Amino acid sequence: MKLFRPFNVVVDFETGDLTPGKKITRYLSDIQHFFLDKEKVKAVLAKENPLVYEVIYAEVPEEAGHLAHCTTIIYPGKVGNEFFFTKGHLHEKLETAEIYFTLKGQGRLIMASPDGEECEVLEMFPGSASYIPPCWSHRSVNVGGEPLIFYCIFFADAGHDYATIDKTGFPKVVLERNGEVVVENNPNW
Ligand code: PAN
Ligand code: ZN
Repeated sequence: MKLFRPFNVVVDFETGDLTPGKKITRYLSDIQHFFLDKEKVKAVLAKENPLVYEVIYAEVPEEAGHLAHCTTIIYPGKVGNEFFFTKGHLHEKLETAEIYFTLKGQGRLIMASPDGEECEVLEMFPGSASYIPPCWSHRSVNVGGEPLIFYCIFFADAGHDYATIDKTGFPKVVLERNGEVVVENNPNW
């Protein structure tokens, strides 16, 4: 049996950098279809295409038994009154759980059952370790004025199903109203 060698990565709690790691970037154009206000999205994209979030992965084989881990940095921003968020997904292996440990910033974690009948929204804040049980889709939202940075641990063979969320979105949305963060039903659900 070939042994996989132990290794460290170093996480910078201030910037969310994870070294050595592999970074992916998501711009507004990548997630534009999820935002409620289509006109506002168009107006923003006519001027610029802001970076919404980055994910930096430790390099771990995508095989059963391994634990994948990464940091996510969601930059502060809104389209209209809707805060920046991640695409969100179900795990292809539905029965796999995950933990999000928040290092910096303020957020909300929207989770839904596969049929959307159940939906829960947890607060994310420095020190919160949010448990995403098996079968819940998940999307994180930056509701603050600084980057929201969190560290995720999940089964390396979980796989990511983005297609389902692409079709449906999430049952709840997180908006700013009169300077307050509010969670409302998604009118397009
Ligand atoms: C996280 C997410 C990460 C980015 O590592 O993949 O926060 O969100 P999207 O994958 O929805 O773009 C995770 O939940 N992994 O399973
Ligand atoms: Zn996940």
